[in-house]
Amino acid sequence: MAQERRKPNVRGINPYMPSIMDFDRVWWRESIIYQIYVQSFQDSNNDGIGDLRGIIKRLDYLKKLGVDMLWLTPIYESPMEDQGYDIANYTSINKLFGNMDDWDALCEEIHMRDMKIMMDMVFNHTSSQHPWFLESKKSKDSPKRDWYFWRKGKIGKNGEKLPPNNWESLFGGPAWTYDEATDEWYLHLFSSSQPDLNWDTPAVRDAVCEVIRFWGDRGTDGFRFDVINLISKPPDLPDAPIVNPDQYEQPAVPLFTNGPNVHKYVNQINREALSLYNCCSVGEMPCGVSELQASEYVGKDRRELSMVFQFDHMGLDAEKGNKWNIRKFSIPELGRVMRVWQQHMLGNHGWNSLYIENHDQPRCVSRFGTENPRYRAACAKLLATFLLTMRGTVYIFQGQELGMPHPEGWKIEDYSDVETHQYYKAEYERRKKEAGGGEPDMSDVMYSIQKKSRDNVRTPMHWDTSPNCGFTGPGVKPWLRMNSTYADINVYIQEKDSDSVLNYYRKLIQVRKQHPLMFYGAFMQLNPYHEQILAFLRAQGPFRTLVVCNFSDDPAVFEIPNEIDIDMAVLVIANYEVCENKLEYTTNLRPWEARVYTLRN
Ligand code: TEU
Ligand code: CA
Repeated sequence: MAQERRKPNVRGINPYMPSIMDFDRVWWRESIIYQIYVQSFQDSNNDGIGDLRGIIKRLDYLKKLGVDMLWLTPIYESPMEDQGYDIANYTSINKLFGNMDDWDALCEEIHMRDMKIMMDMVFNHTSSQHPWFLESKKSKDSPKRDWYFWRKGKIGKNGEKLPPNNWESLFGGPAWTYDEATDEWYLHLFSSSQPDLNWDTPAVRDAVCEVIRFWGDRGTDGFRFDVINLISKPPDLPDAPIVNPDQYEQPAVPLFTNGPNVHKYVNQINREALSLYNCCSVGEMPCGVSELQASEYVGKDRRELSMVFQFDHMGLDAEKGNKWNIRKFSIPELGRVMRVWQQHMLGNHGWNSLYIENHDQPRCVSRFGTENPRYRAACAKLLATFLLTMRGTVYIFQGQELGMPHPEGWKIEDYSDVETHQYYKAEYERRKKEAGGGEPDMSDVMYSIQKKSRDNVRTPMHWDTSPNCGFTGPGVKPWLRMNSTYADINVYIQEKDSDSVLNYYRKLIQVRKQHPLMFYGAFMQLNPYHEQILAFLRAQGPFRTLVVCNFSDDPAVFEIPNEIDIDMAVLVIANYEVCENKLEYTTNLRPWEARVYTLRN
């Protein structure tokens, strides 16, 4: 019986030997990109805020980790209402972070180490302090009036002033703010300090291209475009359908996502700026971009972007698209999202970006992982294995390589994030009104915030065991409270522990780089209905790799399909010690165990 099971089918018709697309090898497809949340990475002058000189100090650490490109979150002049995603000058550096000489020095030091730099470009909106907006706001005849969306309001039943349409902002509340002086309203999909640029005005697009060329000429190797699928608004800005009858503003996401001219505009950026450089680009696409739409942005012949950040896996734990309404998701659901994106891009000459954590999203161990501290490290390593063995360009967010979980027991005063406070305030006011003025119960709101607030990941980096973890001087107050959850979650301790999450990441990155099939190989999920396990094959020519991950606090049993020949399987990396020296068709996995095998025949 065992003999028979092991016999492979004829290669040509074996369903577990998927064929592969022929991909040109391109540097950015093989890159590991490390996201630096600058204000929380390393402070160099003891003001409690991370900065550019601080990053220079840590470049050797990043090189040793194996990363190839550093993505810096926005470091431009900004009033910091939305932590720099509200830009007041695209070509000058925020004093909090340093100056242009520091940037040039950083860029040079990065290149000297044979690494690259990616800059974050926020062009859907500017800060309300940007000179373009200040000019636009001056009068109805300002030459820059049409650089933003200014509209007349409506008058309500009781004579009250109402916004031009009923769109709800993505941070809650109306998407319009009234300007007394000109008796008009301006549009902001995010906070009122982030007015939307009007891309239908050609001069806006020219100005955007000029900014990209400014940074390209200075040595930037990669560009991340913030919410780039929201830049083209529908003509006439129509009302959204009413789904919440007890309020004026309504969710309008489908109306402003992937709008009518978006491809024309992205193509212009590519033609007039990106294509002039040996650079890569990634478009952040929240609010729903399907795999079909994504391939229109990244398809080989589109001349638009290199990759997109899709959000399907980030939406799994949200009820009806509302991130604060937390729902449980199953492992097959996660597997489906992963499979759809992996296979669609493969079949359409597209390319994925792979991430499970960023400056807007919860820490992955706390979200896709376990509540049980006993398995935290194993779980962090499993999530790393899962991420780094798929097809696409890998993004790692600072601290992810240490297995950082969320801070515990924070009160609303501990948070700084604008989205978090807007949510809290809206809920507070609504409940207070409902309760007839009494103090409302906010415990479920705090529960959601502790699970989903963006500040959960924005806490300063843990370098060592000193009071502020080496992020800033021991007596300094960091700009955001530290997450002092566990004593062993810092670089200093993990450096010395060969079994640490950090050292696992280092090893795994090397493994990925030694096996080119990890970059380009085809992808096939195995046993997609397993409640605990995600498993898949990667294949390129005669080479195959098997990845098996037990996403649970319990042991799990995995049956490898008969057709796969595992006779010569060799373990490449695992997050537990594996004693059996031969892979069996029935494999028992421990809680959060992950293994990677190369099949060799
Ligand atoms: O994020 C876009 C975005 O969709 C987020 O608002 C996301 O939905 C939210 O953070 C989830 O909680 C980008 C930036 O990454 C984010 O930091 C900015 O606040 C936002 O754009 C506005 O620029
Ligand atoms: Ca500083």
